[in-house]
Amino acid sequence: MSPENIQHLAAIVDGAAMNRTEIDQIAATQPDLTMEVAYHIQAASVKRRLERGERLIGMKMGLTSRAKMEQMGVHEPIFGRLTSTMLLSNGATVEHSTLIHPRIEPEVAFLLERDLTGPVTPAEALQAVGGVCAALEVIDSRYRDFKFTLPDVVADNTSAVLFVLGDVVKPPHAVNLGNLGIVMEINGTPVEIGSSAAILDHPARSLAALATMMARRGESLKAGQIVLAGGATAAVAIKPGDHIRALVDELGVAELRMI
Ligand code: OOG
Ligand code: MG
Repeated sequence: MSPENIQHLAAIVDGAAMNRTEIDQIAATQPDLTMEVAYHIQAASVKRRLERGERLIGMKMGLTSRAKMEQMGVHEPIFGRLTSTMLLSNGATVEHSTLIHPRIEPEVAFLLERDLTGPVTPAEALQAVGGVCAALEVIDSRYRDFKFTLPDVVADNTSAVLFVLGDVVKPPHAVNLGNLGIVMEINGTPVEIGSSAAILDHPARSLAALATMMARRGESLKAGQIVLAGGATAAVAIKPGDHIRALVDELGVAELRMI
C-alpha cells in the first residue's frame, strides 16, 4: 500500500476515534490491508494524536485469551498503543454518550521500571516490571457493529479508548501472577469470572510476546510505561448507570462508573 494511502486511512481511523463515529471496515475496500500495513496505519494514527499533544504512556495486548478470541472470531494476539488521554483515575465517571458502543473487560497491568527490548522470554520480560495491578479496559471499536477482521482492528489501535488502574501495586513476584482469580461485577452482580491464567497461560507470556512483536517492527518498551496484558474474560457491553468493578485476587479493585 502506498504511504499516501496509509496516511489517508490513518486519518480516517483517527477521525472516527476523535469524533466517536462508526466507520466501515477498511479490509472491505482495501485488499492489500496486510497485518504489516495495519500496524503502519495504527502507528500513523497514534502519531496524529501525539501531534495534538497526547503522550504515549504504554502499550496494550489484545486477543490474548481464548474467551476474547472466540468472542471476536479472531485468533492471534495483537498490540495497540496507550496515550495519556486514555488513562482515567480509579473510580472515574465516564459519560456513555461520549462513546460509540463501549464494552469493558478486566485486565492485569504491568508498570515497567526498566526498558524492555525483545525478543525475550517471559522470565526476562518480568525483570523489567516494577509492579503489577488490576485494570479495567473500555474498548470501543470504531467499526460498525463492533465487527472487524484482524488487520482492521490493528489499524484501529485495537479498539483502545479508556482504561483505569487499581490502586494496589505489587512486585510481580509478590503475587501468584500466573493464576490470580478475577471477577468483574456490574452493579454488584458478577458478570464475568476468570483468571490471569487465561492471558496466554500467564500474563508474563503476554508481555514477552509484546516485546517480541514490537522488536520485529524495530520498537521497544520503555521504563515508566504501562502495559495492559489483555482481557482475561469476554468483554461486556456497558450502559449509563453501570458501576463496574474488576476484583483481582491479591491486587484489589479497579472500577469506574458510567453515566
Ligand atoms: C480488540 C481489543 C482486544 C483485549 O484485551 O483482548 C483487547 C477488540 O476486542 O475490540 O483489548
Ligand atoms: Mg483489552
